[in-house]
Amino acid sequence: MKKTTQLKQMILGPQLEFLMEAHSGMSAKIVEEAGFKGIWGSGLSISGSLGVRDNNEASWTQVLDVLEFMSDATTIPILMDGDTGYGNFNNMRRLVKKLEQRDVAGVCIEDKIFPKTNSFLREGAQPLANIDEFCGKIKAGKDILKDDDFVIVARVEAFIAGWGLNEALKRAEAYRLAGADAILMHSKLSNACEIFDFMNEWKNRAPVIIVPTKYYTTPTEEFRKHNISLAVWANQIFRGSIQKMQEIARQIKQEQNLLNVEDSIVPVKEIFRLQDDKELAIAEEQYLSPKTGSQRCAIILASTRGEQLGKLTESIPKTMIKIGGKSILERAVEHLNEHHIKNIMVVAGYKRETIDLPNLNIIANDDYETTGEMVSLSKAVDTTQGEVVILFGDVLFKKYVLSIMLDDPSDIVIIVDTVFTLEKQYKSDFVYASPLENNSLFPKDNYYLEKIIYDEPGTEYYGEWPGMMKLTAKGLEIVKTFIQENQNRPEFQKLDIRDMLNQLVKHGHRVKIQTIAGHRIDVNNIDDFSLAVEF
Ligand code: SPV
Ligand code: MG
Repeated sequence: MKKTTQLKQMILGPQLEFLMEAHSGMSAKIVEEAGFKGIWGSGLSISGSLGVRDNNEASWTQVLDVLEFMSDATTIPILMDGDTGYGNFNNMRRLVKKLEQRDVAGVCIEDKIFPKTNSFLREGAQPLANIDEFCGKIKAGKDILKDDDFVIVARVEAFIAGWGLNEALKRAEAYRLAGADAILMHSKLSNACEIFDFMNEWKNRAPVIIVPTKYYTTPTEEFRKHNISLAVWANQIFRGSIQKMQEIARQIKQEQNLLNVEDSIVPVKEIFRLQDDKELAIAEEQYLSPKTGSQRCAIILASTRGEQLGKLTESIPKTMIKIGGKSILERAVEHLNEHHIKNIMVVAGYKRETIDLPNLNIIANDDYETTGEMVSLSKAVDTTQGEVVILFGDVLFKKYVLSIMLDDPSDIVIIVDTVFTLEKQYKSDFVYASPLENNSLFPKDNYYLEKIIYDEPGTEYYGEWPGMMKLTAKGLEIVKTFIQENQNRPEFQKLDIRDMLNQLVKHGHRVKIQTIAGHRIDVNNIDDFSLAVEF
């Protein structure tokens, strides 16, 4: 729904609604995240955050620039505090036009003289505008707007300037007749008497908005009873942020150290979250040249010994076994480097000190004997961003196998080897796969994972998963979310990657299959080893 329509419905609806003040793109986001349905673009807090007075010291276009950031940062409507409209009817017309262009949902103007003074300052500095002139401003605003749902609120400052109830009623009625969608009745008393006296006489001629800054002790239920349409919390998050900034600045000045403040402020990653860096990471994946490799990384899971290889793995993990003069790991790293992937993490456990290749980021899983693959993966995945290749440390493969994973844009891609021997008695990860929808143009090229089962070879299987997978930035987020949601469950400790893939498929995620015919060996036992020597 359009922001203008949202705001109009809030004002016209039967129940009491609320606006929370914001004064920057970030504060506006925070207000929306807190669940508010609308924002008050407060003149006091915007000028205050710019470090100037609430006396029209910031020009109207400077205020508009702030509002543009607020509007871009949010999906809920903003009612702009437009002070006096920054001049006469003509300035008001231009203001409304520019606000509509920036998707601001409405403006509130007050019946005072430019340059205004904040209503809680000197009573003598609150001269009221001529009623007819102010009505002309409202009419001019109504006549220029393109979207009929754009809201124009007329703010009555009669109580603020010390004129009393009759003047307040007279002005409110004149502004209503001039076309105002609602009346903002302001008061600086510490109780709501003026407001409630007005409401009793007004008899719901038009919706009424209030700003209970000074009568903060009045229960909200009283506002409901008096048929108030909208209450504006006009400056509270700004005041809260000032207090916090003062405390932190003083503390760091005094302590010359950050240690004690760290836990009382948000982590930097909270800023990134509010800025929605996640969206950019995914967009980079989509739009930046994928050939640079700078956004790619690899995780190699190499924590187990490989007992079946006996003496060969007595002093080294199986990933370090040399075949034709090079270790399995070294070959994998070379292939990754040739695909410009330099950021390589190796999750290591058994004899991890023997993994001595240069430029690897070794991540320890010292519980490798009691934990499954997902625990190892979770240790590496936290610091990972962008596109990632995940490999088991015991797989020998031809270089092109990486290319076919990386060239497939799907978010989760696994390699499936369709060549396996039925006669051999061994257990491995066997794959059920199904083609994409029948109406696909290329059904043969579009196989998706149904499930992976740890089993002996059988005719019902499409192929064998050798432990090679690629995730796009979005795929990585899916995996990270899975880990976050599951890692506190006891069964997570023993979970393998195939279990995660099966669960992701069950929950509707697509796992794309890229098929190879041989061209890889996982070195699990002596038989594999003899094959690998020829590889
Ligand atoms: C504002 O928030 O700037 C207002 C309300 O206009 S008040 O400060 O109460 O005048
Ligand atoms: Mg103001």
